[in-house]
Amino acid sequence: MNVTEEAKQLDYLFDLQGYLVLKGAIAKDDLAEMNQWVDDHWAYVENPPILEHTQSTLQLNPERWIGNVEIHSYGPDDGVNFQNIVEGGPVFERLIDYPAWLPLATRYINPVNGLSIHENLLNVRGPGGFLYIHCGGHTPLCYLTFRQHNTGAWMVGQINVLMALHDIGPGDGPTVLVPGSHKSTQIHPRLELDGKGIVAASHERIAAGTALGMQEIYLEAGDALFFTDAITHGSAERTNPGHRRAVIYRYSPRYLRTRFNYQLSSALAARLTPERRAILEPIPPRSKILIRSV
Ligand SMILES: O=C(O)CCC(=O)C(=O)O
Ligand SMILES: [Fe+2]
Repeated sequence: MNVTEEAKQLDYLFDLQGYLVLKGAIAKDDLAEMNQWVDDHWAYVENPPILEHTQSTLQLNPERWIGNVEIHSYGPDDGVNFQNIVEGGPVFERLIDYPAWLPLATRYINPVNGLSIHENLLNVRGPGGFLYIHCGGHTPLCYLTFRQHNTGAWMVGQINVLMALHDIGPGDGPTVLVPGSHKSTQIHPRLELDGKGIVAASHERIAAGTALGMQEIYLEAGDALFFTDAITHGSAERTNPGHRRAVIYRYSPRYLRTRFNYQLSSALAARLTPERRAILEPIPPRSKILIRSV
């Protein structure tokens, strides 16, 4: 199959389903390096300094930082997030423009829009952990676009790349999604509250895996699930012992601000290649005293 044929097939499937599974996307050495990082920081998984923390309660707690990586959680169910993991070591820098997904993300976000990373994290989730159902075609969030309305050109507002560090199978708390729901004009029944569509059913605290139409996506270590954030998704409850390990990088147009607005450390800024820096900091800070030459 030549490249154009393969690209056409991927385009068709991504448009139709809203997701692709990129098999064997991550090199073995890189996978080992990421798993080693998790092993080295296991104490934080067992005993996170603060488990519950949201954007609105963000406080500067020095105990919650490993260098420039912040320990975080969206709530009691989603596990421990190592946010800003791009500051965690060389392998996490390589993921920024990883060849397995960068050309695809660029094409679907559309080169006209440039590229940035909205959020990057490493998530570890133990038994009982899950994510509730969120997003879908009904949601009026600006970054949940998929196509340009008039011309049909790609204009995907956010693409999530979820990388499996171990195999993720039945009972492991796999990501779940409703194929094609990024285009649905109907509100998913679990995302309707008082007759109106909501973004996320966080109030119910029920694993998304039990919702209507959900499909579990199984991955082998090194596979990546590449999906539009507009799709109705979440994760099933982890019922097996042990922990699920995943890294998530969210790609968006360069115009979207990042989720938490972490600033690049000077060490990382100095180390990054110009291409990677342009993705992490697409619009350089500008002031009378601070002008970056590019
Ligand atoms: O943890 C999961 O399986 C799903 C993650 C998710 O909702 C996301 O990346 O947007
Ligand atoms: Fe999500």
